[in-house]
Amino acid sequence: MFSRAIIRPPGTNYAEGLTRVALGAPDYERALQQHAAYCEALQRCGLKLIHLEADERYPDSTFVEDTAVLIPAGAILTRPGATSRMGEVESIKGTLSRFCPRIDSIQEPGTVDGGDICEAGNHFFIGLSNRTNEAGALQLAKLLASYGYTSSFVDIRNVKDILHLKSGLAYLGDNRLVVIEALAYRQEFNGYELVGVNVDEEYGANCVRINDYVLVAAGYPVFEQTLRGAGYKTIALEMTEFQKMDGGLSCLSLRF
Ligand code: CIR
Repeated sequence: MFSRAIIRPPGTNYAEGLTRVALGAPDYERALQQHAAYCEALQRCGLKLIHLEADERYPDSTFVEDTAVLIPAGAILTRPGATSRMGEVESIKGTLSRFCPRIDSIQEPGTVDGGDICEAGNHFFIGLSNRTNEAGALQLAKLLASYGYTSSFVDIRNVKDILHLKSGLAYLGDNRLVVIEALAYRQEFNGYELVGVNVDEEYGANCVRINDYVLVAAGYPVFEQTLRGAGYKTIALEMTEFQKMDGGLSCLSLRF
């Protein structure tokens, strides 16, 4: 169960952030509206929100998930793989220190983006990507082990079209993983029940289970129907302005 989420709205220079996708520039007003709807959905899931101010020093800072890995007993501050995002960690640290009894940090030369870390109960999948390097993954695995969690690495450096592991993987609870086709046959996921996502609905894979609901991006009807058929209550959210900047549902909040 989660009880809180940290969120930060995009700033006016949001469109200056990083993106690899050619979907056009995001509309700032619409991004704010979509962010507000996302926050309402988190509240509907029962979460209390911790609102951070927009931070224009970092155009990508609305994607708060990339700055930390949270577990019930503490937090691990990441060291984002994109140089322009490294400074985002400092302000999250102040907020997390109010809630977390123990705080560790990934150290140079390690880099980790929170979007590469998929918690699945007592196990963590750690994506090796263009943002999360081996040194960072090893440090994180060690820190997680010190809390009693196991972890395994999933190399996505050759998987086209996904920025982070969680762009193509989500944990629903109940030993169930949502996976895109390109990851479906990885041996790392043996022993889990897999929920597949059609190739033309891949963006939908970055869904988030929060208490009694699964938040999903709007516009992926086959996938949403699959979740409903499996007994999940879904809340569909417009994400177009975040998709333009390579971001998904999970990256807009840090849940704990
Ligand atoms: C970036 O490239 O870092 C941002 N524009 C998007 C980050 C999305 N984060 C995530 O999926 N966890």
